[in-house]
Amino acid sequence: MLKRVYGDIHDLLIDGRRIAAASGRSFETLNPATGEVVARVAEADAGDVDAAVRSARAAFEGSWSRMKASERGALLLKLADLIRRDEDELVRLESLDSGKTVSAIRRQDLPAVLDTLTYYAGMADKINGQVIPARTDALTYTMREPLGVVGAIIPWNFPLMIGMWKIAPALACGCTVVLKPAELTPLTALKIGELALEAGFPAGVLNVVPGFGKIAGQALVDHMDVDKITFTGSPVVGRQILQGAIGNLKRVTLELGGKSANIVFPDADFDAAAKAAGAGIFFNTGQVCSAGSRILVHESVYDEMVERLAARARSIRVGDPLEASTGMGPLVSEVQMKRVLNYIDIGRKEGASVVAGGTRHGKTGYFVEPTVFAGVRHEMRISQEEIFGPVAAVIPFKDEEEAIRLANGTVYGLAAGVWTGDIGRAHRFTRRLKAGTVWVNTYGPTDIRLPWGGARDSGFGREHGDAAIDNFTEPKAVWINTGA
Ligand code: TXE
Repeated sequence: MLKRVYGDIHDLLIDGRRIAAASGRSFETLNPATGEVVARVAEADAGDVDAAVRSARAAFEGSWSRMKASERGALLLKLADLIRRDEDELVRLESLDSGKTVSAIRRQDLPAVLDTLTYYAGMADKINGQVIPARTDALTYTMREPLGVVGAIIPWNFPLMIGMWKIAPALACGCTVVLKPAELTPLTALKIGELALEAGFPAGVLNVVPGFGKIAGQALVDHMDVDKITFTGSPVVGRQILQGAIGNLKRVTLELGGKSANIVFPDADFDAAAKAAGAGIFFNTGQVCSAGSRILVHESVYDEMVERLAARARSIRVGDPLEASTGMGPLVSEVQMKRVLNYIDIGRKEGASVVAGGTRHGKTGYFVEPTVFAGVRHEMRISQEEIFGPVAAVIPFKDEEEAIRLANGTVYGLAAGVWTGDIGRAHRFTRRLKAGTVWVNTYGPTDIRLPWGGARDSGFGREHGDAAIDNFTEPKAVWINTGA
């Protein structure tokens, strides 16, 4: 069991110091594989969040604003070095706290974190304005200025990676950050905050305030001196954030999950499609905003696909996420396990049939068997609602029109995939699928260079790439009178 990494209680990180919550309160974080306590963590409330925001404001107006952009970039690179140095500890902490497998964290999350840091480190000194020749009697140009204090509220499914998707561009742009990690997974966020201090980021540039959504998260959203909230989480909370942001008209970016369709035509490379369809829903125990949770399969290959997916589900090694050979770990919490089991129950009652899995795995920890539902109809709740677990809904279609109608027929719009050997069809689908990302003959990769985000209940705004620079800066127009 992991204890006393930073002392008895893992304190908040405010103004460059590890401090207890003003209330003295703390909460436990559990290992989802065992249900055992991993650590106790200080619980921030509105007063602590206010202290963090004040510190972030002071840093923004002070030392951080005086630093050259290239130095901000150098600090991000230094942070990447320290993350590499402490990779083993970070991987273990992330796995203990979230139940993610160490193999996936090493293969996917950590490289993405380092790539994100390197990418935005390089961008820090390339955030340029434009000279716009509007008049002959004035020199008119724009500058891009940092927005100010950013509140970053992140979920528990990719704590390190999604955290860095927000922190790195915000800092590169010259903003300061108050990071509110999910209450289920606060440990690696605190560790990143520590490493940032060691790297030389001035006090207050990155504050970390673990705590509960309704208290610490809401306090950040309601705070009148926070300029921007960048959020990844559920649509319910996304809506609450929009309401809270009204107070001082904060900018808001929301990434809220999905019910993405992965569409398979008979002219596709079937082996590759079947493999990717399995990975698309079972990766990270299905707790992925862009999970290919609806697998739409042409009726001529439907039975074969169901069989392949079921075989794949049965072959996945479910177990201890700390073991390198484990294929799938637990769900993040008992609540999430019960939510997923409840959806499996709903699917059965709706008349779909379980062809693999369908039950809890073991008696300890929060494991659910990789589950495949066949005979799913579009209107069923298991086809419409985000389950956020290892549950595939396999749905047949007859032709292109029906595939498009089904794929676009939910409240979400984050991602979609299409498998076909017909290049014309591939282009027809990339045009007609309503999703922020469309994958053709692949499913699931993300890259920091490409915009990421969705529409409708998947939220709005884009992260990654240049889009993130727009998220954290604002143009200023300048007129210099040059005389008649
Ligand atoms: O999310 P919450 P939950 C979806 C997924 C999952 C469901 C519920 O379907 O089953 O949401 O998960 C903070 N003001 N996604 O309940 O509550 C909270 O502390 C400010 C998809 O865990 O949205 C945490 O830091 N913040 C998603 C973060 O919001 C608040 C990833 C996310 O928690 C708050 C996670 C409030 N009032 C869940 N209430 C994705 N897009 O990948 C909570 N929070």
